[in-house]
Amino acid sequence: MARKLKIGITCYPTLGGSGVVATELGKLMAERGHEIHFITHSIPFRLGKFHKNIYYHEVEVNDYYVFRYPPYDLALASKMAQIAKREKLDLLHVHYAVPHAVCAHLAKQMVGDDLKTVTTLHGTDITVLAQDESLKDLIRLAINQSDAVTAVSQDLINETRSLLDITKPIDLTYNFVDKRIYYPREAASLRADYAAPHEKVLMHISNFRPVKRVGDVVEIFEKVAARMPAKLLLVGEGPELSKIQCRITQMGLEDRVHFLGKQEDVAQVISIADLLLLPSEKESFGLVALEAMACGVPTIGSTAGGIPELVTHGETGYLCPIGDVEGMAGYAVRLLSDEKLHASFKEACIQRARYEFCNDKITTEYEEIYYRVLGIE
Ligand code: GMT
Repeated sequence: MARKLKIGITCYPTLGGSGVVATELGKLMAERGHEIHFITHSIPFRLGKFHKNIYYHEVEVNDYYVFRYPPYDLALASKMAQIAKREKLDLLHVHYAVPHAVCAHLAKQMVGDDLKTVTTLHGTDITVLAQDESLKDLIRLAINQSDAVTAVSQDLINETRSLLDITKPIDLTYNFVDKRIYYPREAASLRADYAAPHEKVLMHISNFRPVKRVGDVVEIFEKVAARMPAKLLLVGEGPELSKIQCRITQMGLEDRVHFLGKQEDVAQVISIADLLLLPSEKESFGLVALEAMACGVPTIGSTAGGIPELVTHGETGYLCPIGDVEGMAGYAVRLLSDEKLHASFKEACIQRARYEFCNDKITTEYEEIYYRVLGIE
């Protein structure tokens, strides 16, 4: 049996799918007996209670008067190097290229070549930031200097190659859900708080950034609600939220839309829904669609980025070109008005999440990458 590893993990600890995936992966690796050291500016929000084999190291930034901008990136690189030396880490696994992969590269310079680095690309670090000429060369350097690079969809690999001219191999490692947490939950009484038994429940969960096209969510819902009794539950918060609230009032839909704000127990909340709407402009993977899938909730969404690799059109949901609200509404009505069809999609969702994107499978894939970069058979 291969030896247990000492792994440093850096991610954005307080928000987003990348932080969720990084934290859940760290917890699963710790369950397998590896020693995990989170090196972040605050405790990852999904870390929760005490876990055996998990340590947390806070990055503190010095605010000397000479600094106009406190140098977080340098503090992170120093902390990574310091922890790697003190704890004798085998490798650093960083999630999101900027600044984490750049900091890992710097840390490796300070520690030496025995420290290996693995970078996981999550999406906007490439699809948005790598378009910025002031960051492009830096991101390319960080990727080329990583001992292994993984991306959460084939589409993201393709984008990385074409935007940055990267030729080194990039491993495809899909996101995952923990099947012990994500399964169809009993939600009848919670559902009754928002919808009558004859009403269908549509849901959207996001950080309400422009790329999520929440305006499309509302338009799709308006078209569905004109054809059948339905409610829309909006979960999450972000910059577009107040604009969306005004739009819903203007459209006279306020009695049919509920704002649930940020929610911790996503599996419980998603289980209320009959379907999830994800009409994003950009989406390297779409973790929320996987969370929904595992809870037996099909997705109606766009064909952006990696969504088609996750949602099988006609089996676990329906996909249309970005902005095709008419098409998405049509598919939503089709699925919601045919109980037998909906039941078959639900079952296909549960099976696909359980076998293609389950925690055991993906954790093993990452573990194999760790052993490969360390030259351990
Ligand atoms: O979707 C967001 O805006 C958050 C962002 C993040 O950095 O956490 O999500 C990205 O990473 C997730 C986890 O790999 C993916 O599921 C999301 O699709 C991806 N977001 C985009 O590509 C816009």
